[in-house]
Amino acid sequence: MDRSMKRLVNSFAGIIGSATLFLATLLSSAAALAQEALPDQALSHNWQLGLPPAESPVAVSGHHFWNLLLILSVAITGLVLVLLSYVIVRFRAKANPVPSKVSHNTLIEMIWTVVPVIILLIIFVPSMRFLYYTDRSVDAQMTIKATGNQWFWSYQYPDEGFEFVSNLVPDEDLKPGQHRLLEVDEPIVVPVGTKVRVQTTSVDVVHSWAVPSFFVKIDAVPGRLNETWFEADKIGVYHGQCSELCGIRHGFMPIVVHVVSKDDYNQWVQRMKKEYGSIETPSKTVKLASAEDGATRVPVQ
Ligand SMILES: [Cu+2]
Repeated sequence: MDRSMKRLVNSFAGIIGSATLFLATLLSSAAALAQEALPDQALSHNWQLGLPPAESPVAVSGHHFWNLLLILSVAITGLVLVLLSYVIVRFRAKANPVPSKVSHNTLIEMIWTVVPVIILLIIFVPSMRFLYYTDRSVDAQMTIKATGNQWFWSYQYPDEGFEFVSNLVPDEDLKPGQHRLLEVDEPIVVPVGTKVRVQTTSVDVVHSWAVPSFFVKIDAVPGRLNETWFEADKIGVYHGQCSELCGIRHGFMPIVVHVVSKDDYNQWVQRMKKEYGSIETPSKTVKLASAEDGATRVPVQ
C-alpha cells in the first residue's frame, strides 16, 4: 500500500471512529435525558391537604377507607361538640341553682353503648377487607426483596439474580432539582402496570419500607419476611423513607422507585445483571456500606 493510500484509509478510519463516538455520546445523553425526564410523582408541597395522589390499586382502596374514617370521625367529633355545647348552656350553674340528682338513665346508657359498637363494626368490615387486600400478593409478576440496614436499604431481584445497595445522596452531591434526604445513588426500577411483590426484612433493627403514593408501609424485621405489593400505573419517580425509628441515621435512608416502560426496565435489568449479578453469593455481590463510608458499593469481582 503506498503512502497516499494509507493516509486515505487512516482518515477514513478516523471519520468512522469520530462518527461512532458522536453517536455513542448522542445516545448516552439521550438516555440520560430520558432518565431525567421521569416526572417526580406526588412529592408533598406547601399547604397540601390530604394524602398524595393514589398511584397503585392498594392506594386507591386505602384512600376509600381513609375517606370513610374521615367522615365518621368528623361526624363523631361534630356530635360530641353539639352535645357538649348544649350541656354547657342548658345546665350552667346560673340557670340551675338547685342541681339535678338524676344519675341513671337506662335508655341513654344503652344508646351510648350500642351506637359505638355499631360504628366499630362499620369500621371493622372494610378494615379487615383492606388489610387482607394489601397482604396477599397473589399473581405477582415480579418480586423485590428490600433489606433494612443501619442505615441504608439493599435490594434483591431474585427472579433476575442480582442484588445492590441503595445509598443516600449526600447534600453536597445533589444535582439541581433533586430533593434533600430523598435521593439515592441506585434507585429501584420497576416496569409500569406490573404487580410487584415487595418482601421486607432487616439485618439489624426494625426498619419500615414506606412509599406513600403506593400506600405501602411495611416493617422490615430481623429474622422475619414480611410481604405486600404495589402496581404503579404511572411512569415517574416515587419517593419514600424508612418509617420506623431505627437509630441515629434513621432520617438518612430514603427509598426511590423509578417506574419506567417495560423496554427501559429490561435495559436496566441487563445493566444491573452485568454489574451486580450472581445472587448465589450475596455476600460477595455487594459490600454493605457502613454509616461512615456512606456510598460504598462494590460490584461482583
Ligand atoms: Cu431504618
